[in-house]
Amino acid sequence: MRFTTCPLDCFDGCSIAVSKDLKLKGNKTHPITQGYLCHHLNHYHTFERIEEPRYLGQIVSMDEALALLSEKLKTYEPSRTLYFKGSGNLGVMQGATKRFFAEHKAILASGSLCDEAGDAGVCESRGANLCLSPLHVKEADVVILWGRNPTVTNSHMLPALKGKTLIVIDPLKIDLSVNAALHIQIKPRGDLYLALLLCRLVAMEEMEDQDFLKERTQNYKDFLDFISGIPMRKLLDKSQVNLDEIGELLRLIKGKKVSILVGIGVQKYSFGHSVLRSIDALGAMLGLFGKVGCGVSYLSNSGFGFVSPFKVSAKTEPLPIVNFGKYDLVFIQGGNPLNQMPCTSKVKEGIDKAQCVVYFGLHENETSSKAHLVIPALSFLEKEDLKLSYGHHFIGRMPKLVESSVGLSEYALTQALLKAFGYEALESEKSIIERVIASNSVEKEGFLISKTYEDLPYEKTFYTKSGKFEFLDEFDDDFEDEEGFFLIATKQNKSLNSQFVTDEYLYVPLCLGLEQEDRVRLTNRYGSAEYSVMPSDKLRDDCLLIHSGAKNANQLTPYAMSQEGNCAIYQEMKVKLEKVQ
Ligand SMILES: Nc1nc2c(c(=O)[nH]1)N[C@H]1C(S)=C(S)[C@@H](COP(=O)(O)OP(=O)(O)OC[C@H]3O[C@@H](n4cnc5c(=O)[nH]c(N)nc54)[C@H](O)[C@@H]3O)O[C@H]1N2
Ligand SMILES: Nc1nc2c(c(=O)[nH]1)N[C@H]1C(S)=C(S)[C@@H](COP(=O)(O)OP(=O)(O)OC[C@H]3O[C@@H](n4cnc5c(=O)[nH]c(N)nc54)[C@H](O)[C@@H]3O)O[C@H]1N2
Ligand code: SF4
Ligand SMILES: [Mo]
Repeated sequence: MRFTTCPLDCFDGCSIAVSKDLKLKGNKTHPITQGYLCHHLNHYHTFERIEEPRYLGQIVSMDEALALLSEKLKTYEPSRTLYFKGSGNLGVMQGATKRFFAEHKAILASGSLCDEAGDAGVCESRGANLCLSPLHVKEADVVILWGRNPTVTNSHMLPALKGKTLIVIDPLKIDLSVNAALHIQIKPRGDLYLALLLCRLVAMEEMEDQDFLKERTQNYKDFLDFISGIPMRKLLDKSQVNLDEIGELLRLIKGKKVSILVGIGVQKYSFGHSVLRSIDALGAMLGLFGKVGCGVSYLSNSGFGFVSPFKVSAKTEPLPIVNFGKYDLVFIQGGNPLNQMPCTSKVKEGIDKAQCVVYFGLHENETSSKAHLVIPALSFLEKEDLKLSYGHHFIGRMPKLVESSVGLSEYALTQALLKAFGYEALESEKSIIERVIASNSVEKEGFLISKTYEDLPYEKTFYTKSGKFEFLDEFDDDFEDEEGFFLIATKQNKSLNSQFVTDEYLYVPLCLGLEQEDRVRLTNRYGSAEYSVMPSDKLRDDCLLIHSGAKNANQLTPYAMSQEGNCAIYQEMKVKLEKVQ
């Protein structure tokens, strides 16, 4: 049996036992994986992959594809060449290609479709974004799932939640809300106001951890002044929660070890960084940081403390609003912007305009079907890589387990381009990987872990300049809550964003009286699209839901980005619904 690590964009970073005939099983001895994998990896070999390169629809050899890519790179101005990387594979070696494009003086799309608004907020308060692993959460008494849905997105957290008092804060009735002691079915976009309201009440009830506030935080008094200036009515209205629910929440957490697990739902808004800062502020008032079983955990910075082997300086453009049409040559790796980026109509307009679109990926999708040149990638079993996880501290080796003649690794593509342009070659894959591991790892009970986690997260220090936790003292919310529905997106079990098995329904609340397969049209200022309906009793009456990766998921999402973090803000809008006869 040989071992590797799941490459996918997921909290769990599973350790995989691979048999001789490439059957994949969860590693039983791994403390997080505990012997099981999810749908994607259990069915990994059943998903068709791109097997041959093609140019303008015609199959070409890999050598021809590479020659064409070099020729195009030489034809077009580097300043009119765009590098765009998605998150189809989170291995460290995925970044290798960036080295060539930076050297070539191309423009790099920089920012995120995912978690960076929240990450920016966490970094402002704590200086670095560290996670609470399932092993840490196991020690909690109470777990608050704040816009995070572990049943779907983080299934290896589930064993740690057994027997805990659960509190769910989510506009949707997620599966775990059934077992929860309290479910606050919050209005979308209301989390900042709920968090600040809770801070106000924690102060009024004198539930603060005074020692922690005195020793470990910087500007608590200013924060108290700041939140006292916000009318209570406003906090209640914006979050649409009632005081009974808040009272119950405070009763449930009082004197308990509390872990707050935050997902991306809370920050898909222009002020996403401030939402995380507000939730963090609550954590700090309660003194949750640096203690067993306690803390606030978001999608962490997996590379924190490690050297970044492909760190480059280059001209960049904000990724969520990048205009593909401004470029002659667009190189897209490991992503599907025609489905996953906000405002599909704008993305399509840009892609249609670019002279040459190159897609370097594993599966066919909306983007590969529009690309001029398609280059198949190797799967994670066929190349050398390393996975650092955003949901725990274990380092995941990903050795090459099998030879394949089907595609190219990111490393091999980079080396080929560096050579074609006469630039300095990369050092060997193995030495890059070992250098990253050596930069911040330690062995514990037979496993390699990130050295940063030898202590509890934030036990000794925060990573801000002051070394202390820094409270927010302002936020900027100029969203106009117009009529219509919130359109929220969640992940689903059988897909990883647009990879694997996607689902096309628009889920609607029962109050609309619609029936399954009824057709409706949604409209807002960004566009208009038709959907087949699936009624659901899990939604608030003011919410519609579509899964990430569904066709048309982004027809109506804003061509805009967050105030901090260059992040997409998928839910900063409302939609009107009409039935199509
Ligand atoms: N099976 C599976 N697993 C995945 C993925 C996948 O596609 N499929 N994707 C991976 C990726 S890329 C990521 S980033 C993570 C994301 O992991 P999560 O953050 O857990 O995923 P989401 O489903 O996007 O959102 C979680 C919850 O946020 C809620 N939500 C939406 N808007 C709001 C709001 O305004 N306030 C509050 N309080 N809650 C809100 C949603 O209803 C949803 O239940 O999951 C990863 N894991
Ligand atoms: N409306 C809406 N849109 C969203 C979201 C949402 O919640 N709502 N969620 C957003 C989030 S959180 C994220 S992370 C993004 C994800 O958006 P993308 O990064 O576009 O992710 P995927 O749709 O998973 O596409 C990944 C592609 O990577 C390719 N791939 C897989 N493995 C490899 C590899 O080893 N090498 C190469 N070269 N390619 C590979 C596959 O072919 C696959 O098609 O989507 C965002 N889009
Ligand atoms: S996608 Fe997540 S849960 Fe599934 S095998 Fe990979 S790391 Fe594990
Ligand atoms: Mo994501």
